[in-house]
Amino acid sequence: MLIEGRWTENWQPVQKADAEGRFIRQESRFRHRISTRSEWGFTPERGRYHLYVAYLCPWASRALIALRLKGLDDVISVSAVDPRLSEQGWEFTGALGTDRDPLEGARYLHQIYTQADPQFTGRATVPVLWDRRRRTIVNNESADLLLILNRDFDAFADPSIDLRPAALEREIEPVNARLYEDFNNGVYRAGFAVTQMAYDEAVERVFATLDWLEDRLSNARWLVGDQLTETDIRAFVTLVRYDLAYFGLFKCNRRPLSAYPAVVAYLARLLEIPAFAASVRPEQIKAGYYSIKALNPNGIVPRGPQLDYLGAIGDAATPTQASQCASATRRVITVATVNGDCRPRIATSGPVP
Ligand SMILES: N[C@@H](CCC(=O)N[C@@H](CS)C(=O)NCC(=O)O)C(=O)O
Repeated sequence: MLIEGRWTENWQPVQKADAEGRFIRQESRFRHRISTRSEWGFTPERGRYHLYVAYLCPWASRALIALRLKGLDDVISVSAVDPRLSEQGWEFTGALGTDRDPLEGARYLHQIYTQADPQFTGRATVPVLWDRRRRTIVNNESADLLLILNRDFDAFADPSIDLRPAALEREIEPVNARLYEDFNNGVYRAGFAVTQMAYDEAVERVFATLDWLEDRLSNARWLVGDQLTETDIRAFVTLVRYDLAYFGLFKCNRRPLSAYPAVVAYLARLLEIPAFAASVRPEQIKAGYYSIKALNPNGIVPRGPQLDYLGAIGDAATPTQASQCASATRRVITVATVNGDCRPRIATSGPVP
Protein backbone atom coordinates (compact mmCIF):
# COMPACT_ATOMS: atom_id res chain seq x y z
CA MET A 1 0.00 0.00 0.00
CA LEU A 2 0.97 3.64 -0.21
CA ILE A 3 2.15 5.46 2.88
CA GLU A 4 2.46 9.20 2.44
CA GLY A 5 2.80 8.74 -1.28
CA ARG A 6 5.41 5.95 -1.21
CA TRP A 7 4.84 2.30 -2.04
CA THR A 8 6.02 0.57 1.10
CA GLU A 9 5.59 -3.19 1.06
CA ASN A 10 4.59 -6.01 -1.25
CA TRP A 11 0.90 -6.22 -2.05
CA GLN A 12 -1.19 -8.21 0.45
CA PRO A 13 -4.92 -8.87 0.22
CA VAL A 14 -5.49 -8.05 3.89
CA GLN A 15 -3.81 -5.12 5.55
CA LYS A 16 -6.42 -4.66 8.23
CA ALA A 17 -8.44 -7.17 10.28
CA ASP A 18 -10.35 -6.73 13.53
CA ALA A 19 -9.49 -8.46 16.83
CA GLU A 20 -11.45 -11.57 15.77
CA GLY A 21 -9.75 -11.86 12.36
CA ARG A 22 -12.47 -10.28 10.24
CA PHE A 23 -11.30 -8.58 7.03
CA ILE A 24 -11.84 -4.80 7.08
CA ARG A 25 -12.26 -2.98 3.77
CA GLN A 26 -10.79 0.51 3.59
CA GLU A 27 -13.03 3.54 3.18
CA SER A 28 -12.75 5.19 -0.22
CA ARG A 29 -11.04 8.58 -0.11
CA PHE A 30 -12.08 10.50 -3.25
CA ARG A 31 -15.80 11.16 -3.16
CA HIS A 32 -16.64 14.05 -5.52
CA ARG A 33 -19.72 14.27 -7.71
CA ILE A 34 -19.89 15.68 -11.22
CA SER A 35 -22.13 18.72 -11.43
CA THR A 36 -22.51 22.01 -13.25
CA ARG A 37 -22.52 23.55 -9.76
CA SER A 38 -19.53 21.57 -8.50
CA GLU A 39 -17.39 23.69 -6.19
CA TRP A 40 -14.48 21.57 -7.34
CA GLY A 41 -15.17 22.31 -10.98
CA PHE A 42 -15.94 18.73 -12.00
CA THR A 43 -18.59 19.60 -14.56
CA PRO A 44 -20.17 17.08 -16.93
CA GLU A 45 -18.29 17.07 -20.23
CA ARG A 46 -17.80 14.66 -23.08
CA GLY A 47 -14.27 13.25 -23.28
CA ARG A 48 -13.02 14.79 -20.03
CA TYR A 49 -13.25 11.78 -17.71
CA HIS A 50 -11.72 8.32 -17.76
CA LEU A 51 -12.61 5.17 -15.85
CA TYR A 52 -9.86 2.80 -14.70
CA VAL A 53 -11.11 -0.73 -14.08
CA ALA A 54 -9.95 -4.30 -13.54
CA TYR A 55 -12.12 -7.02 -15.05
CA LEU A 56 -11.42 -9.12 -11.99
CA CYS A 57 -13.13 -6.60 -9.79
CA PRO A 58 -16.85 -6.66 -8.94
CA TRP A 59 -16.77 -3.04 -7.75
CA ALA A 60 -15.20 -1.79 -10.96
CA SER A 61 -17.59 -3.92 -12.97
CA ARG A 62 -20.61 -2.31 -11.46
CA ALA A 63 -19.41 1.05 -12.73
CA LEU A 64 -18.63 -0.43 -16.12
CA ILE A 65 -22.12 -1.91 -16.45
CA ALA A 66 -23.79 1.36 -15.46
CA LEU A 67 -21.64 3.28 -17.93
CA ARG A 68 -22.73 1.03 -20.79
CA LEU A 69 -26.36 0.80 -19.76
CA LYS A 70 -26.51 4.57 -19.81
CA GLY A 71 -24.92 4.68 -23.27
CA LEU A 72 -21.92 6.67 -22.03
CA ASP A 73 -19.29 4.72 -23.98
CA ASP A 74 -18.51 7.72 -26.14
CA VAL A 75 -18.48 10.17 -23.24
CA ILE A 76 -16.21 8.46 -20.71
CA SER A 77 -13.23 6.41 -21.87
CA VAL A 78 -12.18 3.23 -20.09
CA SER A 79 -8.97 1.33 -19.57
CA ALA A 80 -8.30 -1.92 -17.77
CA VAL A 81 -5.31 -2.90 -15.67
CA ASP A 82 -3.84 -6.40 -15.73
CA PRO A 83 -6.17 -8.47 -13.50
CA ARG A 84 -3.22 -10.21 -11.82
CA LEU A 85 -2.02 -8.48 -8.67
CA SER A 86 1.67 -7.57 -8.86
CA GLU A 87 3.86 -6.88 -5.85
CA GLN A 88 2.93 -3.23 -6.31
CA GLY A 89 -0.76 -3.87 -6.82
CA TRP A 90 -2.52 -3.13 -10.10
CA GLU A 91 -0.19 -2.86 -13.07
CA PHE A 92 -0.69 -1.69 -16.65
CA THR A 93 0.94 -4.44 -18.72
CA GLY A 94 -1.21 -4.62 -21.82
CA ALA A 95 -1.28 -8.42 -21.37
CA LEU A 96 -4.40 -10.63 -21.53
CA GLY A 97 -6.21 -8.06 -23.64
CA THR A 98 -5.82 -5.27 -21.07
CA ASP A 99 -4.50 -1.73 -21.58
CA ARG A 100 -1.44 0.39 -21.01
CA ASP A 101 -2.19 3.62 -19.23
CA PRO A 102 -3.23 5.96 -22.04
CA LEU A 103 -3.23 9.15 -19.99
CA GLU A 104 -0.39 9.38 -17.51
CA GLY A 105 1.87 6.63 -18.83
CA ALA A 106 1.76 5.04 -15.38
CA ARG A 107 3.12 1.56 -14.85
CA TYR A 108 1.16 1.00 -11.63
CA LEU A 109 -2.22 2.30 -10.59
CA HIS A 110 -0.69 3.63 -7.37
CA GLN A 111 1.06 6.25 -9.53
CA ILE A 112 -2.36 7.53 -10.55
CA TYR A 113 -3.18 7.91 -6.86
CA THR A 114 0.02 9.81 -6.10
CA GLN A 115 -0.53 12.04 -9.10
CA ALA A 116 -3.87 12.95 -7.51
CA ASP A 117 -2.40 13.26 -4.02
CA PRO A 118 1.38 13.05 -3.60
CA GLN A 119 0.88 12.26 0.11
CA PHE A 120 -1.78 9.56 -0.38
CA THR A 121 -1.88 6.85 2.28
CA GLY A 122 -3.95 3.75 1.56
CA ARG A 123 -4.62 1.08 -1.01
CA ALA A 124 -4.72 1.94 -4.69
CA THR A 125 -8.04 0.41 -5.65
CA VAL A 126 -10.18 0.23 -8.77
CA PRO A 127 -12.49 1.67 -9.95
CA VAL A 128 -11.10 5.17 -10.36
CA LEU A 129 -12.87 7.99 -12.16
CA TRP A 130 -10.12 10.28 -13.43
CA ASP A 131 -10.31 13.87 -14.60
CA ARG A 132 -8.02 14.35 -17.59
CA ARG A 133 -8.13 18.12 -17.34
CA ARG A 134 -7.14 18.54 -13.71
CA ARG A 135 -5.15 15.28 -13.67
CA THR A 136 -6.79 14.11 -10.50
CA ILE A 137 -9.19 11.51 -9.11
CA VAL A 138 -12.81 12.54 -9.00
CA ASN A 139 -14.11 9.47 -7.22
CA ASN A 140 -12.87 5.98 -6.31
CA GLU A 141 -16.00 4.56 -4.71
CA SER A 142 -18.16 2.39 -6.93
CA ALA A 143 -21.34 3.02 -4.94
CA ASP A 144 -20.91 6.73 -5.75
CA LEU A 145 -20.04 5.92 -9.35
CA LEU A 146 -23.39 4.16 -9.75
CA LEU A 147 -25.08 7.41 -8.76
CA ILE A 148 -22.76 9.57 -10.84
CA LEU A 149 -23.25 7.51 -13.98
CA ASN A 150 -26.98 7.30 -13.44
CA ARG A 151 -27.52 11.03 -13.01
CA ASP A 152 -24.53 13.32 -13.39
CA PHE A 153 -24.08 12.87 -17.14
CA ASP A 154 -27.76 13.31 -17.97
CA ALA A 155 -26.91 15.75 -20.75
CA PHE A 156 -25.14 12.95 -22.65
CA ALA A 157 -26.73 9.80 -21.23
CA ASP A 158 -29.79 7.81 -22.08
CA PRO A 159 -32.53 9.40 -19.95
CA SER A 160 -34.88 6.47 -20.49
CA ILE A 161 -32.80 4.30 -18.19
CA ASP A 162 -33.02 5.20 -14.52
CA LEU A 163 -31.14 2.78 -12.31
CA ARG A 164 -32.44 4.38 -9.14
CA PRO A 165 -35.98 5.65 -9.66
CA ALA A 166 -37.21 7.87 -6.84
CA ALA A 167 -40.28 5.69 -6.37
CA LEU A 168 -38.10 2.66 -5.61
CA GLU A 169 -35.44 4.38 -3.56
CA ARG A 170 -36.78 3.32 -0.18
CA GLU A 171 -36.86 -0.30 -1.25
CA ILE A 172 -33.50 -0.19 -2.99
CA GLU A 173 -31.59 1.02 0.07
CA PRO A 174 -32.17 -1.88 2.50
CA VAL A 175 -31.75 -4.50 -0.25
CA ASN A 176 -28.45 -2.88 -1.31
CA ALA A 177 -27.29 -2.76 2.31
CA ARG A 178 -27.96 -6.44 2.87
CA LEU A 179 -26.39 -7.41 -0.44
CA TYR A 180 -23.28 -5.39 0.33
CA GLU A 181 -22.72 -6.62 3.87
CA ASP A 182 -23.50 -10.28 3.48
CA PHE A 183 -22.87 -11.00 -0.18
CA ASN A 184 -20.75 -8.52 -2.22
CA ASN A 185 -18.38 -7.94 0.66
CA GLY A 186 -19.45 -11.16 2.39
CA VAL A 187 -17.59 -13.38 -0.07
CA TYR A 188 -14.45 -11.31 0.58
CA ARG A 189 -14.95 -11.60 4.32
CA ALA A 190 -15.08 -15.39 3.85
CA GLY A 191 -12.11 -15.50 1.48
CA PHE A 192 -9.92 -13.06 3.39
CA ALA A 193 -10.85 -14.21 6.91
CA VAL A 194 -7.80 -14.89 9.04
CA THR A 195 -9.55 -17.00 11.68
CA GLN A 196 -11.96 -19.96 11.43
CA MET A 197 -14.55 -18.02 13.40
CA ALA A 198 -14.48 -15.07 10.99
CA TYR A 199 -14.74 -17.42 8.00
CA ASP A 200 -17.62 -19.44 9.51
CA GLU A 201 -19.54 -16.29 10.31
CA ALA A 202 -19.06 -14.82 6.83
CA VAL A 203 -19.87 -17.97 4.88
CA GLU A 204 -23.03 -18.48 6.90
CA ARG A 205 -24.24 -15.05 5.81
CA VAL A 206 -23.30 -15.63 2.18
CA PHE A 207 -25.53 -18.69 2.07
CA ALA A 208 -28.34 -17.05 4.00
CA THR A 209 -28.26 -14.37 1.29
CA LEU A 210 -28.36 -16.91 -1.50
CA ASP A 211 -31.41 -18.54 0.15
CA TRP A 212 -33.04 -15.13 0.40
CA LEU A 213 -32.22 -14.29 -3.23
CA GLU A 214 -33.60 -17.63 -4.39
CA ASP A 215 -36.80 -16.93 -2.55
CA ARG A 216 -37.13 -13.40 -3.89
CA LEU A 217 -36.30 -14.33 -7.48
CA SER A 218 -38.71 -17.27 -7.55
CA ASN A 219 -41.47 -14.70 -7.91
CA ALA A 220 -39.80 -11.74 -9.52
CA ARG A 221 -37.81 -10.90 -12.60
CA TRP A 222 -35.83 -8.08 -10.95
CA LEU A 223 -34.68 -7.67 -7.37
CA VAL A 224 -36.55 -4.43 -6.69
CA GLY A 225 -39.75 -3.35 -8.41
CA ASP A 226 -40.57 -4.44 -11.93
CA GLN A 227 -37.59 -2.93 -13.68
CA LEU A 228 -33.84 -3.20 -13.78
CA THR A 229 -32.20 -1.12 -11.05
CA GLU A 230 -28.72 -0.66 -9.65
CA THR A 231 -29.58 -3.42 -7.18
CA ASP A 232 -29.53 -5.92 -10.04
CA ILE A 233 -26.08 -4.67 -11.03
CA ARG A 234 -24.90 -5.12 -7.45
CA ALA A 235 -26.18 -8.68 -7.26
CA PHE A 236 -24.91 -9.59 -10.73
CA VAL A 237 -21.25 -8.69 -10.19
CA THR A 238 -20.94 -11.14 -7.31
CA LEU A 239 -23.11 -13.86 -8.84
CA VAL A 240 -21.15 -13.96 -12.08
CA ARG A 241 -17.86 -14.42 -10.15
CA TYR A 242 -19.32 -17.00 -7.85
CA ASP A 243 -18.53 -20.25 -9.65
CA LEU A 244 -15.41 -18.80 -11.27
CA ALA A 245 -13.70 -17.70 -8.09
CA TYR A 246 -15.63 -17.53 -4.85
CA PHE A 247 -16.77 -21.14 -4.68
CA GLY A 248 -13.21 -22.45 -4.89
CA LEU A 249 -10.71 -19.79 -3.89
CA PHE A 250 -12.85 -18.04 -1.27
CA LYS A 251 -14.21 -21.35 0.10
CA CYS A 252 -17.85 -20.33 -0.35
CA ASN A 253 -18.59 -23.94 -1.15
CA ARG A 254 -21.39 -25.14 1.02
CA ARG A 255 -23.55 -25.43 -2.09
CA PRO A 256 -22.86 -24.74 -5.77
CA LEU A 257 -24.78 -21.96 -7.48
CA SER A 258 -26.69 -24.62 -9.42
CA ALA A 259 -28.50 -25.44 -6.15
CA TYR A 260 -30.28 -22.11 -6.66
CA PRO A 261 -32.25 -22.44 -9.90
CA ALA A 262 -34.09 -19.10 -9.72
CA VAL A 263 -30.79 -17.31 -9.05
CA VAL A 264 -29.09 -19.04 -11.98
CA ALA A 265 -32.01 -18.21 -14.29
CA TYR A 266 -31.77 -14.57 -13.18
CA LEU A 267 -28.04 -14.53 -13.81
CA ALA A 268 -28.57 -16.00 -17.28
CA ARG A 269 -31.24 -13.35 -18.00
CA LEU A 270 -28.91 -10.53 -17.03
CA LEU A 271 -26.15 -12.01 -19.15
CA GLU A 272 -28.43 -11.58 -22.17
CA ILE A 273 -28.19 -7.81 -21.75
CA PRO A 274 -25.12 -6.63 -23.69
CA ALA A 275 -23.92 -4.17 -21.05
CA PHE A 276 -23.78 -6.99 -18.52
CA ALA A 277 -22.22 -9.56 -20.82
CA ALA A 278 -19.54 -7.13 -22.00
CA SER A 279 -18.38 -6.61 -18.40
CA VAL A 280 -17.46 -10.27 -17.99
CA ARG A 281 -14.04 -11.64 -18.92
CA PRO A 282 -14.05 -15.13 -17.39
CA GLU A 283 -10.35 -15.80 -17.99
CA GLN A 284 -9.34 -12.47 -16.50
CA ILE A 285 -11.54 -13.09 -13.48
CA LYS A 286 -9.87 -16.43 -12.84
CA ALA A 287 -6.34 -15.22 -13.62
CA GLY A 288 -6.85 -12.27 -11.27
CA TYR A 289 -8.31 -14.00 -8.25
CA TYR A 290 -5.98 -16.99 -8.50
CA SER A 291 -3.00 -14.62 -8.62
CA ILE A 292 -3.58 -13.73 -4.96
CA LYS A 293 -0.55 -15.47 -3.51
CA ALA A 294 -1.74 -15.42 0.08
CA LEU A 295 -4.59 -17.70 -1.00
CA ASN A 296 -2.91 -19.59 -3.86
CA PRO A 297 0.88 -19.57 -3.40
CA ASN A 298 1.78 -21.39 -6.62
CA GLY A 299 -0.50 -19.25 -8.76
CA ILE A 300 -2.11 -22.21 -10.54
CA VAL A 301 -5.27 -21.17 -12.37
CA PRO A 302 -7.96 -23.84 -12.66
CA ARG A 303 -9.14 -24.94 -16.10
CA GLY A 304 -12.80 -24.98 -15.20
CA PRO A 305 -15.52 -24.72 -14.39
CA GLN A 306 -17.45 -24.88 -17.64
CA LEU A 307 -20.62 -22.93 -17.08
CA ASP A 308 -23.66 -23.22 -19.31
CA TYR A 309 -25.01 -19.84 -18.31
CA LEU A 310 -21.88 -18.13 -19.67
CA GLY A 311 -22.73 -19.49 -23.11
CA ALA A 312 -20.42 -17.95 -25.70
CA ILE A 313 -19.12 -15.24 -23.39
CA GLY A 314 -15.35 -15.22 -23.54
CA ASP A 315 -12.54 -12.81 -23.00
CA ALA A 316 -12.62 -11.76 -26.65
CA ALA A 317 -15.69 -9.55 -26.08
CA THR A 318 -14.66 -5.97 -26.79
CA PRO A 319 -15.99 -2.62 -25.66
CA THR A 320 -16.84 -1.88 -29.27
CA GLN A 321 -19.19 -4.77 -29.26
CA ALA A 322 -20.84 -3.31 -26.19
CA SER A 323 -21.30 0.09 -27.75
CA GLN A 324 -22.65 -1.46 -30.94
CA CYS A 325 -25.29 -2.98 -28.74
CA ALA A 326 -25.92 0.22 -26.79
CA SER A 327 -29.08 1.00 -28.67
CA ALA A 328 -30.38 -2.45 -27.88
CA THR A 329 -29.63 -1.91 -24.24
CA ARG A 330 -31.26 1.48 -24.29
CA ARG A 331 -34.58 0.29 -23.13
CA VAL A 332 -33.93 -2.16 -20.40
CA ILE A 333 -36.80 -4.18 -21.65
CA THR A 334 -34.23 -5.32 -24.14
CA VAL A 335 -32.91 -8.81 -24.45
CA ALA A 336 -30.07 -9.35 -26.87
CA THR A 337 -27.40 -11.93 -27.30
CA VAL A 338 -23.70 -11.24 -27.07
CA ASN A 339 -23.21 -12.56 -30.57
CA GLY A 340 -24.16 -9.25 -32.06
CA ASP A 341 -27.91 -9.80 -32.12
CA CYS A 342 -29.04 -6.44 -30.85
CA ARG A 343 -32.69 -6.68 -31.71
CA PRO A 344 -34.77 -5.31 -28.88
CA ARG A 345 -37.44 -7.62 -27.59
CA ILE A 346 -40.00 -6.77 -24.97
CA ALA A 347 -39.12 -8.77 -21.94
CA THR A 348 -40.30 -7.14 -18.75
CA SER A 349 -43.96 -7.95 -18.96
CA GLY A 350 -43.53 -11.61 -19.80
CA PRO A 351 -44.00 -14.43 -17.31
CA VAL A 352 -41.22 -15.05 -14.87
CA PRO A 353 -39.21 -17.98 -16.20
N1 LIG B 1 -15.19 0.48 -1.83
C1 LIG B 1 -14.45 0.37 -3.06
C2 LIG B 1 -13.68 -0.93 -3.06
C3 LIG B 1 -12.81 -1.10 -4.27
C4 LIG B 1 -11.85 -2.30 -4.10
O1 LIG B 1 -11.59 -2.76 -2.98
N2 LIG B 1 -11.31 -2.79 -5.24
C5 LIG B 1 -10.37 -3.88 -5.16
C6 LIG B 1 -10.50 -4.83 -6.35
S1 LIG B 1 -11.95 -5.81 -6.33
C7 LIG B 1 -8.97 -3.36 -5.28
O2 LIG B 1 -8.69 -2.51 -6.10
N3 LIG B 1 -8.07 -3.90 -4.47
C8 LIG B 1 -6.67 -3.57 -4.50
C9 LIG B 1 -6.14 -3.37 -3.12
O3 LIG B 1 -6.93 -3.48 -2.17
O4 LIG B 1 -4.97 -3.10 -2.99
C10 LIG B 1 -15.43 0.45 -4.20
O5 LIG B 1 -16.52 -0.15 -4.11
O6 LIG B 1 -15.15 1.12 -5.20
